[in-house]
This record gives sequence, structure tokens and C-alpha cells, in this order.
Amino acid sequence: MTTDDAGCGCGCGTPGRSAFLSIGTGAPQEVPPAAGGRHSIEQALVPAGTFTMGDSSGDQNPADGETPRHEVTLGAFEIDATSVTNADFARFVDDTGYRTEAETFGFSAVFHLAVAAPEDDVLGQPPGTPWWFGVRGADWRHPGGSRSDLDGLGDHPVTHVSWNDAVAYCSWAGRRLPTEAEWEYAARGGIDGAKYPWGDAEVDEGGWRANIWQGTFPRENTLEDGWLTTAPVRSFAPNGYGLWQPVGNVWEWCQDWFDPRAYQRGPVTAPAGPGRGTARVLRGGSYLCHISYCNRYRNSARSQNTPDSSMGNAGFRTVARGAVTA
Ligand SMILES: [Ca+2]
Ligand SMILES: [Ca+2]
Ligand SMILES: [Cu+2]
Repeated sequence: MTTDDAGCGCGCGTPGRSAFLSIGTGAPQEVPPAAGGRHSIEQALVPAGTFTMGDSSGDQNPADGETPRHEVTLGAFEIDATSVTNADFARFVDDTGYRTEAETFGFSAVFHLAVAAPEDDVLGQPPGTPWWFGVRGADWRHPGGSRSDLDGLGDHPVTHVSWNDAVAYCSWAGRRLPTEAEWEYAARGGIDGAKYPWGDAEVDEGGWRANIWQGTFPRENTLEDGWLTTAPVRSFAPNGYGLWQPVGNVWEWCQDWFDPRAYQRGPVTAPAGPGRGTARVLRGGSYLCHISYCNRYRNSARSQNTPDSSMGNAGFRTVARGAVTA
């Protein structure tokens, strides 16, 4: 397993942008700061408090730095109850004309069973993760490639957005990405030390509780939870704070730089992560997480990718800027 620039090394960890053949070059775009965009996602209020951050179930992936467990104190904050949808992202693009990095580079990473593109558009598979294809023409509007569209997917999470794209959306909306600590605290939903947002019950106990993978990864998905790729953001049940699908469905970008040693030295009040790095934190796992293979659809699980990388199984949710009283 590698934790370099090739994602988390697990089944659903996507290779970074540089692992694919680059067929163009992107340039960062200016988005008017706090442009007053119509961010209309329902808010979940997370109360001020102290929680235990890190793995308490013994399921940690050692290279990811899910330990040491440590107490973290946060003020109250408001976070999106769902991840940002295709319809939400479309409003941002309509307002600003923003082009995502998948569009400027000309390709994005698509899971092999989700490709909807002519063979010529498939740019290749990085060694080690042959189920990921670089697909020319894949972007947020074309999640499987040029032969796909967003018909019926307005309430699904936006995908193929890089960390830089997510930050551009936040700038338009007058919002920001959650810190990794905020994300984990909100995902826990008020249950201290549990493996999942709903508690410690396994994900398949009494019906599926999250959109992950069932069957034999990466070839056969038995679709027991109903979804091969993304599900509508309000699928399954929200956690105790009202967050839908913090684990499963799509990975969610966080503000922090990734460092597997981050927990050994960060401050314990409102930690914002390392001061520098090469990859940004991703949290929560995705529809590609498999119960016996990757196991990153847990509250404390961590992944990462470079800020210009995009893929069909990662999106984001946002938090309000500034303090909230609760
Ligand atoms: Ca599924
Ligand atoms: Ca998620
Ligand atoms: Cu996974």
C-alpha cells in the first residue's frame, strides 16, 4: 500500500492527476470572493463540544494515521446536511462561468464499470489500480465520459471536482470547506467513539445504512444497497446531527493538508491541520468501499489526494464561515 500521490492505495482511493496522461494544462481561475452565490443546502447545527478524534474500533489503516486518539474541542458550527449536488454546482457554474480542473485538463478518473465513452477516450489505467481509467471528456457534467450526462442526477452529489474546484465553489457561496476535525465531529453525530455515524452496528445490519460496494471488488457489484455509483444525497438515514451520508456515497474534501503524523502534534482546540503539504484530506469513503477490502467508510478513516485531482467518487460539503452560537 502506498500513501504517496496515488490516493489511499485502497480500492476506492483514486490515483492522483499526475498518474494519468495529461493531455492539457489547467490554469487556476479567479472566482470573485464571496460573490453572494445562492447556496441553498439545508444546514445541520453541530453544537460546541469536545470529542475523541481518531480510531477507537481497532479497524484503522495504519499508514493513514488514524491514531493516536486525542481529545479535540470545537466551537459550534453549521455544516451542509448533504454534500453539494449537481444542481447546486450548476448554479455556481451558471453564475460564474467557472471551468473545473477536469475540464481544463481534459480528463478525469472514472471507475471502469461507470465508463460511458468511446474506447478512444480511455487514456489508460495507472498500474496498481487498473479499475481506474483516465477518461477524456469526463467531468462533473459527464460523470462517465462523453456519452453520459446528468439526466436524473440533479440530486446526486457533484463529482469530478478537485479540491481547488471545491474551494472555488466555497468562495462563490461565501463558505469554506470543513476542517478534518469538524468533519469527523459532525460525522459522529453526537455518539462518542463509535465506528460509524449511526453507532457500532455493522453497515449491513438491518438493511444497508450507507452506499458502499457489495460483491466482488472491482468486477461484480450485487447492488444490495441499490447503487453502483452515486445515490441521491438524501438516501439512507441522517445521523444524530442531521448529516446525510457522511460515510459512503462520495468521499468529501476537507480543508486540511494531509499528513499521517498530523494527530501527533496538532493543537487540540479547533485544529486546522498541518501548515503545508502536497495532498488534501478526503473523508468518509465512497460507493467503491468494500467491506472486506478497503474499510474506509468509517468516521475516523482518512484518505488524501493532490488538490488538482478529480474523480467520479469524490465531492464535498461546506461549512458556514465564522462562529455560530448554539
Ligand atoms: Ca452501492
Ligand atoms: Ca460521503
Ligand atoms: Cu474505500
